[in-house]
Amino acid sequence: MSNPIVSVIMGSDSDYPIMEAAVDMLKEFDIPFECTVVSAHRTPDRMVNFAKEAAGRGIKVIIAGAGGAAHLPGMVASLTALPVIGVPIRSSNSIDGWDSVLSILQMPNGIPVATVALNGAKNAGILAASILGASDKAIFDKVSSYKESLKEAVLEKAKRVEEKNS
Ligand code: RP5
Repeated sequence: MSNPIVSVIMGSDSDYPIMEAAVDMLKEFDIPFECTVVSAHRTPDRMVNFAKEAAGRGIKVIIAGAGGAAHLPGMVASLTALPVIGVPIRSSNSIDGWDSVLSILQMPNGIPVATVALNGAKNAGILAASILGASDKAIFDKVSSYKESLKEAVLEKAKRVEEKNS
């Protein structure tokens, strides 16, 4: 995709089935993105280069997913002033998901990572759009419409449940 403004990275291709939900939301909002594998532990030099060069390449938000000893989002956040959204993934090396959540969530003061729920890649895509939407009216309007559609869907569900019990 030309001129991506969001970068979706993950520690392994085994994370992709979860991370695809972030990609899907970026597509829905017509936000140009890139998507690749960057491993904090297996390709540390690639991670450092990626994080240091991302802003200069025009990236505005980074979504980083990892599981188990999930150091990728925090390490990337330590290397760039760009906002980093972390997606904890329950992966093959994760005990129960808490390890992934806490590895990404419990960052030290000074290096924040906006951590979404376990396997919450969909929300990561929406949050990235919201961050961009603060300074881009077209994206803001798309996120607003999306949230409006959620409201309408819930009201429809309420109607169906109420009809069953009337
Ligand atoms: C983490 O290890 C990755 O983010 C992935 O969640 C997990 C397992 O990786 P693979 O062994 O499947 O490559 O670094």
